[in-house]
Amino acid sequence: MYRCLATPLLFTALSVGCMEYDMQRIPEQEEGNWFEDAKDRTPVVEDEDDSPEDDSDNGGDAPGDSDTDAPDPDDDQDRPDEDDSNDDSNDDSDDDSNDDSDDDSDDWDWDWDDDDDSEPDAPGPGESSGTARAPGYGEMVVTELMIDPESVPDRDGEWVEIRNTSAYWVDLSGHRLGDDGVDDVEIESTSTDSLVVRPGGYTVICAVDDYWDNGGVECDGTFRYWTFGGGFAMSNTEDEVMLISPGGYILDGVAWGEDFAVVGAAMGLEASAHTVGDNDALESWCDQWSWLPLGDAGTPSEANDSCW
Ligand SMILES: [Ca+2]
Ligand SMILES: [Ca+2]
Ligand SMILES: [Ca+2]
Ligand SMILES: [Ca+2]
Repeated sequence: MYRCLATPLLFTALSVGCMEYDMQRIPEQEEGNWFEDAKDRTPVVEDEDDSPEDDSDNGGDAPGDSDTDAPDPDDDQDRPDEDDSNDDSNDDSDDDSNDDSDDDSDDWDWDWDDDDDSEPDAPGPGESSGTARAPGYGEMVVTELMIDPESVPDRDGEWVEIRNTSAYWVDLSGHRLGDDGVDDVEIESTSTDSLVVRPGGYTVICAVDDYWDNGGVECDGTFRYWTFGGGFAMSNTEDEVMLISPGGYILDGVAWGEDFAVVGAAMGLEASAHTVGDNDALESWCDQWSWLPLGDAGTPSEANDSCW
């Protein structure tokens, strides 16, 4: 009988030992280094430590927080055995081969929890605001511009679509729209958390929120339409749009000249050019043809029509 159990027990002990070894070697999460222009990144999110979610989270670190990789004092409070956490890095492989299986499973569980905490959270739509953070440079890309609407006046029908190209939920609260020298105004949310953008998702900032007044566009935020400073407006002939952080950093910008804007159609950025650098090339933009309810064309909050 004992002989029959000996082999499975030995195998289990060895397996747990191997799993323990593997767990130690799980690489740390990569943070936003999939952008080609990461080297140009500027320290945009200087006020991140002041955001309220840093204080309110309970073990669920906001994804991309600068302290994700550092030992978190909160995590230690959750552990029943603090000595265990101190010994992890040096003694696990030796201890595991001698410990009985109960202790092994304890060690294994705690290590697993710790690693799990460093993974990017993937909250559903209802939990997004708790983990959203301010975007960093390169994460928000201007992807579509309704510069010259035809079905409604410009003061009602201009809008800007911006895409979150990062793997994290971001919050544009306190951010601004501006141009090169005249316009600069804070984006207003249209409802609670409406400026929180899911990974890969779009946000649409409009002059007017009303669906029937703005040409049939659902808006996540609004800007004060004004053409002489203290607001934001897009000239049909030559202008710029800039997304500006609360600290004054330009997160993205696009400039255009004559013959860019099309009357009655939004200009959309080709899918292959969704970076803050690539969207500067106006050849990567084209007028959209999907119809909006009041007759103009555009794809607000949706993937752009392709350019060919
Ligand atoms: Ca205009
Ligand atoms: Ca302007
Ligand atoms: Ca740009
Ligand atoms: Ca679009």
